[in-house]
Amino acid sequence: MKIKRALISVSDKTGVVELAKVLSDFGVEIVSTGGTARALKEAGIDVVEMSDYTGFPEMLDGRVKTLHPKIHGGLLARRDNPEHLKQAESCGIGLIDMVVVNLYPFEKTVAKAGVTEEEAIENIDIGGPSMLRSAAKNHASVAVVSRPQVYPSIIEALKENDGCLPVSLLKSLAADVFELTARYDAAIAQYLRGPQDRFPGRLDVVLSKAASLRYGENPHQEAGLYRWEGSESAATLVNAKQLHGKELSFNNYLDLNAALENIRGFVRPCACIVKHTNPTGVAQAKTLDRAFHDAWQSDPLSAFGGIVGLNRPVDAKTARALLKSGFLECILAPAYEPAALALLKAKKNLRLLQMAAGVSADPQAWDAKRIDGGFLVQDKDARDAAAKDLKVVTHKKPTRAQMISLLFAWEVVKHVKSNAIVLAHGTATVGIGMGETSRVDSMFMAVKRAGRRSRGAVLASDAFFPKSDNVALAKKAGIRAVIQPGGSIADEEIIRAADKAGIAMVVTGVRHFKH
Ligand code: 93A
Repeated sequence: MKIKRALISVSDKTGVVELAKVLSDFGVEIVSTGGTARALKEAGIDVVEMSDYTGFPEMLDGRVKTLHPKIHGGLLARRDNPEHLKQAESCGIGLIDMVVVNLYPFEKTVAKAGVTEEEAIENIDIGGPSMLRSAAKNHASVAVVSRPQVYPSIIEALKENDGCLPVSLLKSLAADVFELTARYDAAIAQYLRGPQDRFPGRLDVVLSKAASLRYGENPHQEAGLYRWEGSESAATLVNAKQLHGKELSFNNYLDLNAALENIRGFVRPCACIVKHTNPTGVAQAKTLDRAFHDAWQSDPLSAFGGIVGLNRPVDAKTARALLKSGFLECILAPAYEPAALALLKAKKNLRLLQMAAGVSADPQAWDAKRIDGGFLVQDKDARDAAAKDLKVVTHKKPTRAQMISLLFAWEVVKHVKSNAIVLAHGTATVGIGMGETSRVDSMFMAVKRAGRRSRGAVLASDAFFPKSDNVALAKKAGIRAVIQPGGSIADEEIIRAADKAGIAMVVTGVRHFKH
């Protein structure tokens, strides 16, 4: 299909000049709205202003720019219907063969802190979706381009076909539109309903392929990486930059994600080593190299071949510590100093990942798990232990240093598969027990891994102790203080046992199961 006239009206001007140049070179007439027309003219491209085209000024602060029969008639007229063409002609309506539109950024606007309702409402795009939908309905004759990501492939197709677009492309471009506008409207509805409706009747999530993976969890499983279209932010893992090393595997992504979740909770320099989505060690310290050293020492046996997450730019000292530790699969950090990068690049296969926007909070506040035939969706477990929730229930109070250590262990335990037990000294783990079907077995594992270091340590448990047997084990291991949610029917017996053992116990009233 030959493109003779294109309408371009975009909020996100990324790549639009390049696309318009190619169209213009093929002799396409370009009609544009205010800001877009300005951007194109500045780049030396010939443009017809929307108001000149419709004979109507853009009005009402831009609320009415393109809502005009000359636009919608030009998009909706059937090219194979002589009556349509006659009517259009008699009303002075010219045909429009291509629409390039992206919408007012409603979702980004309402995600901003302190956004006013007026600002949100003004970011509801009416004219844009209308044009997209008109063009998509008439996709037999109109090409509709609704996001900058596809510009390169459109340019390629135009060049390959001498300014025409293959009809086979038009249907899939139209399908993109209806997915996009459905999601756009759902976001508006959700905003208007207010924050109480976190999980509405429909969840419109559009996923686009970000990469093919060599295989899944195992070599006989095919796999791909998909980017959720709400996650364009540079702060998301799918958008992290790989600076060096072999291609990332399916399991690498899973473990990198776990490492990221772990380090996100800490403000001071922090390191976390992950194996099979569980931390083998986590530590916070004055310097990053110290934090890494302590995290590694938590369980050097398990850490072998691990994935490391760091919440500070990697310096040369940390790079040397990382290299000395032995075999590592991947490192994730907000940045790498040049000397550190040079050192780390000496390891051919070591994958180095950079989170372009640091390791700040996940912009998506929810979490989904796949089950047969559907998904379970929930809020992320982002709850921190607030001082007011904490209650010392034993005669013995934790010392100030123990309290700091308990809160550290409590943050770590959130990211360990249940049943989870974390032992810590200061702000470094010394033993982690995870994923066992009984809490007693998790305790055994944590104590075994800590060895002699369990003596004098503090302990965090992701859920309450069902019985006092764990207190007996804690006593035997030399644990001094415990943090746990509380709320078991055996609480009284457990607290009595802790008192008898001289263990200080803090309850949080909050549970951190992780499956
Ligand atoms: O306010 S609108 O809903 N009314 C319209 O008639 C209209 N036409 C295009 N918004 C409208 N647009 C939107 O303007 C487009 O979807 C695009 O996002 C934006 C481009 O404006 P400008 O070219 O002035 O930057």
